[in-house]
Amino acid sequence: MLFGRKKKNPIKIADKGVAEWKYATCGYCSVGCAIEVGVNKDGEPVTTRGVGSADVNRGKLCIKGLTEAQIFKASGRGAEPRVRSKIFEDWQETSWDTALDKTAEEFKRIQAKYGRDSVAVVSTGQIFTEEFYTLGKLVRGVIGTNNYDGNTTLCMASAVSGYKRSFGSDGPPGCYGDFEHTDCLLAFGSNLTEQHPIIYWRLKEALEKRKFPVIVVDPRVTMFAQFADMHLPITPGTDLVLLNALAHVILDEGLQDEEYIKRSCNGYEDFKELVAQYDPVTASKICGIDEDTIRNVARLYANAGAAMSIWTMGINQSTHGSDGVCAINNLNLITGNIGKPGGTSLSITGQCNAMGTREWSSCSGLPGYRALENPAHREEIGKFWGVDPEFFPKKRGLFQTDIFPAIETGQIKALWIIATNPLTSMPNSARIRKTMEKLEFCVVQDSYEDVETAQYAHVYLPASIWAEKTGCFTNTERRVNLTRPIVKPYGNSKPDQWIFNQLAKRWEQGQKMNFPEETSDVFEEMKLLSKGEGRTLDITGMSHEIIEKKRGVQWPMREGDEEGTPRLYTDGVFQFPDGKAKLLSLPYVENNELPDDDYPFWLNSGRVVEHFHTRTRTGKVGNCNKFSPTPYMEMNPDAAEELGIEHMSYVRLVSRRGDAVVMVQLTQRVPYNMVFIPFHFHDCVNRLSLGLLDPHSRQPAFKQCSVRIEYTDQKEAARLNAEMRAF
Ligand SMILES: Nc1nc2c(c(=O)[nH]1)N[C@H]1C(S)=C(S)[C@@H](COP(=O)(O)OP(=O)(O)OC[C@H]3O[C@@H](n4cnc5c(=O)[nH]c(N)nc54)[C@H](O)[C@@H]3O)O[C@H]1N2
Ligand SMILES: Nc1nc2c(c(=O)[nH]1)N[C@H]1C(S)=C(S)[C@@H](COP(=O)(O)OP(=O)(O)OC[C@H]3O[C@@H](n4cnc5c(=O)[nH]c(N)nc54)[C@H](O)[C@@H]3O)O[C@H]1N2
Ligand code: SF4
Ligand SMILES: [Mo]
Repeated sequence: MLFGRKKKNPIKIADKGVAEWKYATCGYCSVGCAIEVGVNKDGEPVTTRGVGSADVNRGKLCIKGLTEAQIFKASGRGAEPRVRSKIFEDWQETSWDTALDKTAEEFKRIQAKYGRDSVAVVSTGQIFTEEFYTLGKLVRGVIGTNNYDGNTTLCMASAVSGYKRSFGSDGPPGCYGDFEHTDCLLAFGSNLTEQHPIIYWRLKEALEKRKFPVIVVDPRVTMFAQFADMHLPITPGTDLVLLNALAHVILDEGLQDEEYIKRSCNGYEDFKELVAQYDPVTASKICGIDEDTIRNVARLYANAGAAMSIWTMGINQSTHGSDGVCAINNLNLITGNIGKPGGTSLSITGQCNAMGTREWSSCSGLPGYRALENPAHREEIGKFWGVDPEFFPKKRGLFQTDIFPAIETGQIKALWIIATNPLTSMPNSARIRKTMEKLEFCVVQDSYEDVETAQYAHVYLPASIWAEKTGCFTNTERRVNLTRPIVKPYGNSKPDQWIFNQLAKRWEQGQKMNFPEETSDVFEEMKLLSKGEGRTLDITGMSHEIIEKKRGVQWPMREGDEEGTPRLYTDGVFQFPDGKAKLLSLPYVENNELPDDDYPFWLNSGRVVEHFHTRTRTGKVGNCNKFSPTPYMEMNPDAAEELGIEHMSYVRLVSRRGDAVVMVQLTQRVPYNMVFIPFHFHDCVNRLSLGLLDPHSRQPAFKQCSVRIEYTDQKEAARLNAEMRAF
């Protein structure tokens, strides 16, 4: 007898004519899925599939990975370098030599006239680690400006700063495998289901084998929140209060791991005094989570054999982002949940190589987690590169979010933008536009020439994308994985590594230094710098070949090691000189733009699964774009009814910075006094956002601003929206 499915026609997958499968790491997000791109007999990429033997994704991919073969030849790819003497004038196609000569000449001219730091460099989390290392060498050792940072200031800066303040070093201590050992998972401001679908799938797999409570803290009822056992709809920007209150209950009820605290932590006495002020009753009035829930969660977490916390942008993008991260670390330290299977404090990172830039780009210091502030590090790197250590600045320069104001005030005159699109992704875009107009010279290096920021460039450099070149990304769990060239670079575009090397040659100092051509040689050079007693970031046991064979390896992997290392701080010894972590006392200060009579709605922003950031890629992939082709906002139906606003109608949003027109999607996902807008669309949510900065990490509070909703002419709005769609 035949049963159910067998009777039906099996699903037929169209034969795409794959002649060969080629190995890479997905170029979108920090999950780090191992992917194979299928190319046909003419060498054209036609499809992708997940790699079954890769520990990260075990054969799976999300919608972006599944459609990634389409991005190589998507519209808007840059094929030739371009120059022009004034912004907004017509571009002229030119040779690489002319474009690079002009770039070097302008940098030199401006530095000679206004000083070395008048040239700023803003990079990314989306090029290879070897490319980051080379860029750092060029900027720190040759060009010599201290105003060098990346878009990671919009993204992971609070996590970096929090790890450093708590543990003495950056580097997420846990791994995805922790889901298989944990007895309680607490997730703050992370919509894992949509933003890291394959990590979410790993979590689901773990839960199928063994049930444990999942608690999601998010003001929205995200897909992740729907799936959780408990959802804590926190008042925006107040996670620190909740975290202090959780610690209060744990200490009050004696649930802490006293032995671990004594052995591995400093600052306990002050910490006790501070959290004593955050009793659940007082805290609940600020963070909006009732006192019993606070007590329950505290008990669940502290009594679990192993408990772990994960977080993403709901924490990092806040005026207390860095403090929020430290408070999560505090919670894990007092319960002894660091470095043990299932017990960790794991920042879920963002871009495919958000980690690589932290490790090796020299953005915030010198390569391999070295600091400009440390004379021994300056000496060591100076010697290694052949640069006078006196050439290096003695402390880090401006963050990305301080570079733009410094252009506004005239301290910075030239800007080099690499693989990021600040015109769409920075808060308060009207101000960014005005700021960019003040530049004497701007160069944009991007794989797509239609990237909005190029409107303000004098030189455009077309970069090869992801699997047109070779190199490594590091994922959320410190796993280094390799990408091989699957197709030839598009048009006359060049790998970022090549561009950096060619530019270096245009300085005398650059000619004296070693800039290897092959990224595998760059990797070997980085290995030499990763060697050393007590270094966590040790990759001496890796090579491109080993990484590919193992489908990714987690650092540290020391010379002679057979495998990478899944967890850090397993011995309870941290990276401060006395080996102890810091319990930090973190008072909450209210400083957000709160809703009021004039601007009565919280403006929250974030992402959706089908789009990646400013849509230079997913906006052109039919199967991604069709799900959300136009700017829209989630709004609560009760609030809409009161204002007489209908589903799918257009409204004009107004903040103290500007306005934006969006289509209304009515949904109970957002509370009555909040709207949520995916930030993927140009001239949309960031025209409205304020972006107050975290004092430690300088990361903007993208998710906590206020707006009012106004009616708008429906026909005019529809026309505007159609324009948005027309890529
Ligand atoms: N599909 C897709 N995946 C991506 C990306 C993408 O663009 N598209 N981008 C990648 C990158 S670079 C990043 S950084 C990650 C981001 O990944 P996530 O941080 O998970 O994504 P977001 O949607 O920005 O924000 C997550 C949640 O924070 C919540 N939130 C807002 N305010 C608060 C608050 O005060 N407290 C708390 N607890 N939560 C709050 C929001 O309601 C939102 O649901 O995603 C990565 N993955
Ligand atoms: N309102 C609001 N704003 C936000 C956020 C939010 O949640 N809300 N999130 C913030 C966060 S977390 C992030 S990470 C930022 C992201 O903001 P951006 O970094 O500005 O966004 P992307 O679209 O990822 O820009 C990356 C660019 O790099 C190009 N590119 C890709 N690969 C390569 C390559 O190999 N070489 C070169 N040269 N170019 C390449 C792409 O074409 C693209 O133009 O946005 C931030 N802005
Ligand atoms: S989860 Fe991230 S790394 Fe994996 S396929 Fe999707 S976008 Fe790529
Ligand atoms: Mo990000």
